Amino acid sequence: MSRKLSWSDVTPRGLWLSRRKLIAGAGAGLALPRLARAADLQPNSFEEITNYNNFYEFGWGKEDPASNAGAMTIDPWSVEIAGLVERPGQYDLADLIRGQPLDEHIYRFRCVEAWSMVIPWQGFALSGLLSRIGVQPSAKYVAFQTLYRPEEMPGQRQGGIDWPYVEGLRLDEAMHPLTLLATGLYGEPMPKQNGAPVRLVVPWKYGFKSIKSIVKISLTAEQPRTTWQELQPSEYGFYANVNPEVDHPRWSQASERRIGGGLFAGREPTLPFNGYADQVASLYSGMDLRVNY
Ligand SMILES: Nc1nc2c(c(=O)[nH]1)N[C@H]1C(S)=C(S)[C@@H](COP(=O)(O)O)O[C@H]1N2
Ligand SMILES: [Mo]
Repeated sequence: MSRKLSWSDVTPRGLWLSRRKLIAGAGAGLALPRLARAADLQPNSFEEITNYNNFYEFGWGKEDPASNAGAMTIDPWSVEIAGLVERPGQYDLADLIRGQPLDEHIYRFRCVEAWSMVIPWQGFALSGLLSRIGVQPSAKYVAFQTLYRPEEMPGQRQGGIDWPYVEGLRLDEAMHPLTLLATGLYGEPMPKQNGAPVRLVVPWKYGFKSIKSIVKISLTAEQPRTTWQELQPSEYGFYANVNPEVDHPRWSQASERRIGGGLFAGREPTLPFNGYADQVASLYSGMDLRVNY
């Protein structure tokens, strides 16, 4: 679910909410299955999205990022473009993304820990940025790296993870129109605990693929290393496609808990590819997704 936005009509959250109500009201005459689908994409509240986070650079607790991420300075912010690209370099973020169409994308989000949310992101397709930097024909993967700044990130002053956090996608996954670089949510600049100023969003994969606070994007010929695969390869694969038929070794992935109260609280069945199978299943035709989990 997307619609066009421009930088100038990014609205304060209050206005956004009333506009949402108008849209919901306009849909009141729809047939039932479509209403059910709209309800499924009823976004979580701003408070839920910004107070229940995984951002281990700021601690292991779900509320640690909200408490600690304020210390991260995000201005200036530059992103290094490296590897198999036509225009490598160190870019100021604003220069790198200027002119990319900033749209709203209301996506389901599924963490490997079997909880989920619906989040209204502002962002643009990663493919737009990849075309701008010029992908060389020999490139097959995209590697991403998070900020490494232990003086502002208390989690990086501890062991456990080999910092900085890194992630990667196959080039066709990175080029898919659902794959976003997100710079905001609910019409506001990206909150620090959600990965300011720019983060990846890959809605058909477990949340850990959606790397936050990106400082480097490299195009590579080899499959890049990823933080979770390196930490626990038997539990976290490179692909990490949401798959209710492949359980995590320590828990079931068949269902999920929608964060937040209200009408749709409680456990829901997890959908293959997190509900995006129609759009993305063809990327994996011929692959055994039990082996490539
Ligand atoms: N740099 C970095 N990116 C990260 C993480 C992290 O710890 N560090 N956690 C991942 C995990 S496990 C999840 S579920 C999502 C959570 O995103 P959210 O807090 O915006 O919901 O961020 C992902 N991106
Ligand atoms: Mo996660």
